[in-house]
Parts: sequence; structure tokens; C-alpha cells
Amino acid sequence: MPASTSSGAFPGPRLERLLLTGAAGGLGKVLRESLRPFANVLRLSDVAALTPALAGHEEVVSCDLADKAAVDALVADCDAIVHLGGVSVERPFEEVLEANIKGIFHIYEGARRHGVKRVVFASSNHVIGFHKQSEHIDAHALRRPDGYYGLSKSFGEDVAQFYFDRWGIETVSIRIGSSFPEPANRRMMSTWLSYRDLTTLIGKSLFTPGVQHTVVYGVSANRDVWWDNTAAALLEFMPQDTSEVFRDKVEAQPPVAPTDPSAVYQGGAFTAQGPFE
Ligand code: NAI
Ligand code: 15L
Repeated sequence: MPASTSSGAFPGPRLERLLLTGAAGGLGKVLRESLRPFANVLRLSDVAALTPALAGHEEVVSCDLADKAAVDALVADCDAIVHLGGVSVERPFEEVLEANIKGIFHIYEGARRHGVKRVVFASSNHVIGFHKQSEHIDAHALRRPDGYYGLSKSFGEDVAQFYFDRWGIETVSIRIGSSFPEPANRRMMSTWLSYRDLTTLIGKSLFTPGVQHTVVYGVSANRDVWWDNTAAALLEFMPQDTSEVFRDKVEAQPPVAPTDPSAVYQGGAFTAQGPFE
């Protein structure tokens, strides 16, 4: 059931109010459904339009992450934050600056001011994108961002560490591989994360005690994974899905040259994007 959005019968604790930023996006639409067992009320936010809230279970709050006062109001009364909002691909620095760099600062300032003690940050494999696909790395490997977008996620991880060290706000930074209904190409055979495994990992990230700032790779149980999650063992994340079920379909695609960035670097084509002038 690789494309499932269900988290199953979640037996764990429930939050009163969970903020989900980026709720109108690809993952946000999925998690709007699958995170429902984790909280009595999901506060859904995006700068893009959202479909109306389900009475009793959801609240919709429109917000631009670049607007500090608006983010401060957005975070008020929430028990935890799943932060997905922002630019999600390589774009000119000025765009990334507003949504991702200012955005994550505003989220943590809101958390500090309103006493929110747990954040789940959608980081990305593009923090380590310039590592070669021949390498096997863990969460302590040198960060090698592959663009402005990857740099912003690297900054986000530093902000998370700082707000733990200074203010005790705990974060799990999930370096998501490629979370889509199915892997779209050969690289994603290694990086794919099913929606079901993503939901499970977010649940672990919200409710595991004592995470401080933990970095974890968000990847399913694929055959050829480049990432070692030993450093995040306390989360006890055991992915259930694998890209193997899509192998025949993906390998029917035309071959890629061995020198193509998508076949060389963990970050794939992102390593060759820009400049944008
Ligand atoms: P997406 O681009 O579909 O969703 C991002 C959402 O953020 C959009 O709905 C957009 O309107 C919103 N947003 C952008 N700028 C904003 C701003 N200034 N204020 C408020 N909202 C703003 O991306 P997707 O795929 O859903 O990813 C969600 C998160 O997970 C992103 O942070 C992305 O970087 C991260 N991620 C996703 C991966 C994937 O494979 N889907 C892989 C690695 C990381
Ligand atoms: C990401 O960080 C992006 O948000 C997503 O759209 C994919 O490109 C993914 O990485 C990937 O590397 O496949």
C-alpha cells in the first residue's frame, strides 16, 4: 500500500492543536488527512488558497511566512508545529530568502514567544546534495548544499539547533528524500519516501520524548539507500514501504548517462540549476 495516506489506528497521545504550514502543497494535502489522528484540531496554513476547514477538526489561517507579525499570530495557542511551508525547489535567492530563511526564523520566534516546545521541520536531501551517490552517509556527514534552496534548509537546521540550545525547543529535522505517490525516475528509486512512511515518521517526531535536535533522513526501505539513520535511532523509525515495487516501471524509462548529475550526485539535477540572472 505504498501510496496510502493512512496512518492506521494511531494509539498514541493526541495534541490539542497542531499547526501544519504549507498545507496547500503536495505533501500538505496528504498530511491534512493523515495527521488528523495526532491532534484534536489541525490549524492549516498557507499563502495559497486552502479548501474550507472541516468543522470541529480544522482551522484555516492564511499567512505569508515572510510576515513576522502574521506568523506570530499563527503560532499562538498551538502545541506543536509541522513546518512544510516555503519554496520547495531551486529558485532565485531572493525568493528563498523570504519564504524559507525569514520564514523559519519567524516560526521559531513564534514558538519561543508562545511556548511551543516541539517542531517538525521539513528539511531536505538537498542539504547534502553534493555528496556522490557512491557515498553512504549519516546525519553527521558534512553538509554540502546543492543550491540556494539546500542552503536555506541547512540554515533551518542551524536555527533548530540554536533554538534548542538557547530555548529548549525540540525539533526533528527530516531530510526528506523524494516524497511523491511513486518514484518518478532512477534516482528516486533510492530517495523515495512513501506517504505512509512520512506520516509514521512525523508521528515519531512529534511524540518521541527527548529528541533535542535530531536530524533524520526521510526515506523508505528502498533497496539502494545512501543514508544511515543510526544517529536518529531513538525515533525507532521503521519504514514499511519500498520503491522496489516500482522498479520495472522506472527502469523502462530511457537510460541516463553515467555523467549526468542525476546519476552522480545525491541531490541529482538540483546540483546543476541556476544561476538565475
Ligand atoms: P509544495 O511546493 O507543494 O508545498 C509548499 C507549500 O508552501 C505551497 O503550498 C506554498 O504555497 C507554500 N508556501 C510557499 N511560500 C510560502 C510563504 N511565503 N508563506 C506561506 N506558504 C508558502 O512542496 P511539497 O512537496 O509539499 O513539500 C513540502 C515541504 O517538504 C517543503 O518545505 C519542501 O521543501 C519539503 N520537502 C519535500 C520533498 C518532497 O519530495 N515532496 C523533499 C524534500 C523536502
Ligand atoms: C526536494 O527537496 C523537493 O522539495 C522535491 O520537490 C523533490 O525535488 C525532492 O527534493 C527530490 O530531491 O527528489
